[in-house]
Amino acid sequence: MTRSEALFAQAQTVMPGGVNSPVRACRSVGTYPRFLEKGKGSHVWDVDGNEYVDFICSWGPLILGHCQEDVEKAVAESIGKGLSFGAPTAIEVEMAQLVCEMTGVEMVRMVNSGTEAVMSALRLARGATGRSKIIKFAGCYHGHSDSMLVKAGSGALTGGAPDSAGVPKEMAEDTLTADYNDLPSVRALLEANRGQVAAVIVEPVAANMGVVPPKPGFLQGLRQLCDEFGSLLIFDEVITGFRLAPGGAQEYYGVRADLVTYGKIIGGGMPVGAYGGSRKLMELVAPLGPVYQAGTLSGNPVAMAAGLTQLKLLKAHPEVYEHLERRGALLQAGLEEALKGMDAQVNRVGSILTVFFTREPVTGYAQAKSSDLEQFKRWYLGLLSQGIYAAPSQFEAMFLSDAHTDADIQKAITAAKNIF
Ligand code: HOZ
Repeated sequence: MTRSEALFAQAQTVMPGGVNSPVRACRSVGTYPRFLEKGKGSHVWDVDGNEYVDFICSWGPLILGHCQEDVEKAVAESIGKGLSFGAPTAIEVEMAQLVCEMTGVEMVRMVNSGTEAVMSALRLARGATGRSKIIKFAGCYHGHSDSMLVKAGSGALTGGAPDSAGVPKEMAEDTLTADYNDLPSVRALLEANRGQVAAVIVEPVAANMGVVPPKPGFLQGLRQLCDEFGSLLIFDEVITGFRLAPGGAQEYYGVRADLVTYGKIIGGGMPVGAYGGSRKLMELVAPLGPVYQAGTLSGNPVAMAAGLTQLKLLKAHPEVYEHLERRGALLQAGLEEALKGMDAQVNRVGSILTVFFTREPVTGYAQAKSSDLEQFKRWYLGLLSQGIYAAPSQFEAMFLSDAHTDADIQKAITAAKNIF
């Protein structure tokens, strides 16, 4: 028995499924999770001493790789000054200024996770409009707050429970689901619920049913529909923020949302989330306005030190985005070649990518769900056995970091050629 297996056996006696977040239990790919011990650059090592090229990168935040020197140094210095104060600090002002500058939001509030950011942005949207309904898209995932666990993606989809137990019926009724990349489905809901929809929330690139890019005009169309019906447009940029471009998907696609949510990447690996928007909207948040939201660990100085350092590096080195695009394209081309003749689709935007095992191009939830999950399992296990650490679910993304080398990409392509 490996050390990972032994730890997993112990973990299952004291933690639901042996994990603190469902996908990492690896249930849908029929293996046990590798317990990780350390990471450096683009590589991670498990407790049994196996080395892998890491294509999860903590599900996105490690855009500069593991143990980036400046980030580590900033964290170490911050730790020496105290872990938490529950009081304003200078670093959170600098962080907010930089986030506003990079993304174009006018004001921002730090929270501790993407889930919290979305939950707070929805409350703000409802408070600002006096409306209660929200439109989301089937297969999009916005964290695990009650109203977002309706036709949700990510672990909910992987585990076969896109509509979670424990969500009050009344709450779920206020969540309307449209089809991603299908503007008429959004218009139909807005018309049927005229004057009642507070916001349309979308992952500008869907990444939690696997990566599904927006069709040309889809995001622009959402912007127009929201303007026409007086609803707010919320971009959930937990995955795309600071990753597709310094200004995230808003910059990449040239579409502005009313509210934007950010998650893990804003903390550089530490637990952080944020939501932001125009001054007019954000001034509705307490203590200025009537929409309440709070948190002792919000703007935590150690998390701010990690996040701020990473964002500063991204701003100072725009070439990072060229590297990510080039290596992403290299990986996509190599995987397409490796899987030629198979029922497989390689979807990619910049540095996020998913291989779907289905015959049809994947443009939404229905096609993503048509994937052959047995093939995916063979794929995942084949990669893992050859030292490639990828997401253990068909409905997640592979992530690249600036630390990935051409040799890392080549290793993944070679591994892909040996699987089927
Ligand atoms: N569901 C998360 C990604 N979309 C992964 C959570 C985790 O296991 O860390």
